[in-house]
Amino acid sequence: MVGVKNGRVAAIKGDKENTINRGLLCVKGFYLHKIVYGKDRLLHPLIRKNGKLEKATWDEAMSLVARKFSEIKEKHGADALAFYGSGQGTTEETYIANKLFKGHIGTNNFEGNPRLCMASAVGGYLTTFGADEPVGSYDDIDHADLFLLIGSNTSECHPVIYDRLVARKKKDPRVKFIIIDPRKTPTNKIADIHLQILPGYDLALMHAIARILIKEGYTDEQFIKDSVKFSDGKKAISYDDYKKFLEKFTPEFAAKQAGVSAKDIVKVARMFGEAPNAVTMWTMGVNQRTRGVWMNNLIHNLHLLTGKLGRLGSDSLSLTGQPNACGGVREGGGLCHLLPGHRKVANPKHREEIAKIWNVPVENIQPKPGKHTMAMFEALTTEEIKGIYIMCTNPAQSLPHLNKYLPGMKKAFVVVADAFHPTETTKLADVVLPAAFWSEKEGVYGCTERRSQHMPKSIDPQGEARWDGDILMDLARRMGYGKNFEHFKTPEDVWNEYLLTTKGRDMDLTGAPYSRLREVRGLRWPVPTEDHPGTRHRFTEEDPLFPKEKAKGRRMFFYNRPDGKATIYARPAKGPEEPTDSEYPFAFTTGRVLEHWHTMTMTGQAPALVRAVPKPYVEIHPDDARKLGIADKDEVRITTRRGELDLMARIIDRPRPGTLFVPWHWAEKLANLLTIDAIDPGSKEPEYKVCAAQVRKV
Ligand SMILES: Nc1nc2c(c(=O)[nH]1)N[C@H]1C(S)=C(S)[C@@H](COP(=O)(O)OP(=O)(O)OC[C@H]3O[C@@H](n4cnc5c(=O)[nH]c(N)nc54)[C@H](O)[C@@H]3O)O[C@H]1N2
Ligand SMILES: Nc1nc2c(c(=O)[nH]1)N[C@H]1C(S)=C(S)[C@@H](COP(=O)(O)OP(=O)(O)OC[C@H]3O[C@@H](n4cnc5c(=O)[nH]c(N)nc54)[C@H](O)[C@@H]3O)O[C@H]1N2
Ligand SMILES: [Mo]
Repeated sequence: MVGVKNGRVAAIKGDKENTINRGLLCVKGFYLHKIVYGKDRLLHPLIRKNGKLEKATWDEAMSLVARKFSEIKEKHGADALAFYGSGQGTTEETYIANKLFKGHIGTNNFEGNPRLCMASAVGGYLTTFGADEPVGSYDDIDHADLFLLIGSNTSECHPVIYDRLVARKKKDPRVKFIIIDPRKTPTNKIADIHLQILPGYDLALMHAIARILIKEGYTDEQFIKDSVKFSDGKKAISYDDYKKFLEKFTPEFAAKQAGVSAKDIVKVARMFGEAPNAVTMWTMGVNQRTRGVWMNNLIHNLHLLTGKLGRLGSDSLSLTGQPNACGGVREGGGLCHLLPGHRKVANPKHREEIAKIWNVPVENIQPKPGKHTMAMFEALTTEEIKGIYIMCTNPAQSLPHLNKYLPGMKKAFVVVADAFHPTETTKLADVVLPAAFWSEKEGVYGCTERRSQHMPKSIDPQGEARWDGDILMDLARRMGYGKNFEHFKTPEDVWNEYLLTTKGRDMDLTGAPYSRLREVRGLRWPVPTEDHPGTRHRFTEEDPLFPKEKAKGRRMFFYNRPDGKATIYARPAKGPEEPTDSEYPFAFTTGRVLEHWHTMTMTGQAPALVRAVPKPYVEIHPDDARKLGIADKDEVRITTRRGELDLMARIIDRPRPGTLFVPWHWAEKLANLLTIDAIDPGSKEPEYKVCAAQVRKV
């Protein structure tokens, strides 16, 4: 809740009636009122002249962008243009951009940073359940007997959810927590057992747990019979084939791979099996891997085998990183192969449905997916893509293997809409557009649990800043596509058109117009009518789309598939793309701290947050430090096959010996000079979480 005084945000407090956070805020949220007025807030457009970014009027900036984009399209075709967006923009903003680029300019080179984040989770949900996004919801947290947190530093990255986990344990001390992570993090405070694995080697571990669940009789055979089928990734296999596949994944085998004890693996499997209800939550330790999709599949396997799914207290719940990765990008179709409403560009019927709503000839929408994020930035280096519009994201810091991709951003005509300047990306831009920030605009966000929430506008934008949607429509007008955007007078108008794309889809939001969203604290789809309360568990009887007749008494029916069955996968246990070796003996991993947000363009504006964690560093285990003669606060050099970086050493018993951890927030020390750009073949998500490195005292 935003306190406004004299047209300025004066204070922030949590909303006690909000069913998710129950009035609790995270420390970054508490400082938003400082961030709005931060020292780097961008108040007017900038244009590059003679190599330098100079102040310009909106008219100068927008006519330049429109002229350049039109020229590029005319000379080189629509696919020489691209859009790169964000899971932090509103659904309305992504919808307008999608309509402009895919429907009018005519390119599917349309991506967003969820590719770096949630793509593997999407791949996992699609391949296992035939439909993106979780079955259950946060409500399950309050009823679970066991939590498996894998590759998630929940306490620092989802502190409000973490508080709810702690509350669950306080209420019922029998509730247990299993943590699987190569680091000891503050999340461990509630751990009953921590498997401190080698980064990148947890696939065998998941199979070993599944094997024990079957061998020791923890499976729900009726559920498996009704609602589950098996696959080796290429073809259907039988339950027996799957059991045979699992044979080699003994606790001892998995223990050797993952670098933990076999006894602990057995213990974890039994804890999972014995718990009446279990919730698994994971984030980037699972997704940001070349086997991210497979890891997601293997998590779902455990819930499908035991039937711990689709009932209060059980779910395999992928935690989402950004506030609107689920809403704007996954549901809104903000990736190169998607269209709004969980549709695909490759599907002729889907193209036709969307072309009709967009009022464009269906030929405008290309049937071929555009370039995924890493391919798109590579195409800037080869000059295949010559112009790009970047909105609400800072790729010049957040992409992996930056030495390879930065030159492309220098060559192309780059337009960046951001609320702050300088950022690593605005520094490379030809035109920088000042965007209205949080509290200065209205819109809808869709979070982890399929919930769409309306955010009202509280104050006017600072300086000459404008709403992103407004800027995009200005561009549409200047490029000659104004007609189909004219009826968008407010974000609500945009939302109303977007709702048409959700009607009759599995993510039906027809029952969630602004009039209703303004009154409630969000609604979980499917919510097909205005008198529907929203859905806690999909694919079950409480889901309005549940096909009772077809289901014939089955508890769950995965209705995006004709047979209603979810898939258990026998995926090979592959390790990381770049394993450690004698030359690069350390496993290098990157992540976050509580007080900072990604590239720090925002949290860097709040002095209290900067004071809390002022400087970049690398975490090194005391045993490793002793061997290498490194003391706390020494300057060390980390080298990977892609670059090197000097950082202050923090000697601490957090990373597993043999691993290095770097929070990647600081622009003056770009951790992404070191990371690898190998991608998951299915999700195209980069393996930020594991590569090989050397470290030595400088
Ligand atoms: N404070 C803060 N909170 C945030 C953000 C932020 O920038 N700052 N960003 C938001 C966003 S967009 C996201 S995506 C989330 C990210 O949330 P998290 O994924 O929880 O955060 P990370 O620190 O990136 O990584 C989590 C853990 O993955 C572990 N890990 C590394 N390799 C492996 C592996 O091979 N296997 C397993 N099991 N674990 C491994 C790391 O040790 C690390 O502790 O946070 C969101 N919340
Ligand atoms: N090494 C390493 N790299 C990573 C990761 C990792 O774990 N390790 N994680 C990856 C993940 S999960 C993610 S999600 C990405 C995040 O990477 P980015 O999206 O690049 O990081 P942010 O700092 O969140 O960038 C958001 C930008 O939007 C601006 N902004 C804020 N509000 C608005 C607005 O309303 N309008 C506009 N136009 N701009 C606005 C902010 O000032 C900021 O510059 O990073 C990825 N990169
Ligand atoms: Mo993310």
